[in-house]
Amino acid sequence: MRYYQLCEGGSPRLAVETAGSLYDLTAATSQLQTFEDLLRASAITNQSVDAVADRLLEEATVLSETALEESPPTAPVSSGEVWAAGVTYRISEEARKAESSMPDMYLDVYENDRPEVFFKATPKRTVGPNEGVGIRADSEWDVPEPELGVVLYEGEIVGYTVGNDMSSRSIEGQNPLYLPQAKVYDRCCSIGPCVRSADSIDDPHDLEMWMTISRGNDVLYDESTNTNKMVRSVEELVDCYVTHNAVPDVSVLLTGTSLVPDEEFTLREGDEIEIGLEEIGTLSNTVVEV
Ligand code: DO4
Ligand code: MG
Repeated sequence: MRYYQLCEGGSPRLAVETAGSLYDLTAATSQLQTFEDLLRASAITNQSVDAVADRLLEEATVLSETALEESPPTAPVSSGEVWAAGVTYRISEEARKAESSMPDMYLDVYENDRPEVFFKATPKRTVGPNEGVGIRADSEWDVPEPELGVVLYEGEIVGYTVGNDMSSRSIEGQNPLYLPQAKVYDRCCSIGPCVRSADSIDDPHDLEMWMTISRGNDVLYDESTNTNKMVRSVEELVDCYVTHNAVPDVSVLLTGTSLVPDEEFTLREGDEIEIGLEEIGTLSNTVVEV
């Protein structure tokens, strides 16, 4: 099942898509307004999120097929933290080695038992579908990083989303110690358009992922890949994230990028980014300078 966070007249509403129909779950019970509410209900009743939602479908209202276009979803989770893993695909390791003043350290990460897991964003720095994602005004070389996002409740995997780990390659390339500044800033992260429940996804390690970047009428980048190219498993990354780390109730862990535009490319204000993940959906954002 796919869960969308809607907003009507300033109030949050939770919708679920199943068997080709979209249902307003908040119409069934006003206690379920967010995906976080559903996660709590699932934990209290010891049922999966899909089982809780399924029982409410009869009382929920069916939304029109165009509901998501008329009232686009917001970020599917808006509490907790976003973390990210890095250098989990060969192409990311190669790109970092090429840009960096200290290239060898990326090779060590790609091949090491311990993965790279870093803090990425707070809810305030995270945007949802159709909102502006940021490039820093003090950066010369900026890229989106399309990534599979794992949604966790109390450290356990409950679903998957699409993520964009916006990154300054010039700041990271200057010195790896500048990584937090290359990665964490206003509007540095985007997630959405929905959370696909873990129970309803076939295999997170075999999902097609694609990205297009457009400037006006020109498509500047259009490539695809598959999560089966990842050198780590989702479980391994989650284990590393939750070990000796009191994680918030809800968090999202991005799993690294495997689509890297050519070195000549940098984002500009107004560029449109679309990131798609099989079985989950497409996340669209416009670039703004921050
Ligand atoms: O080491 C830097 C970050 C790598 C990253 O974000 C990625 O591989 O996706
Ligand atoms: Mg990344």
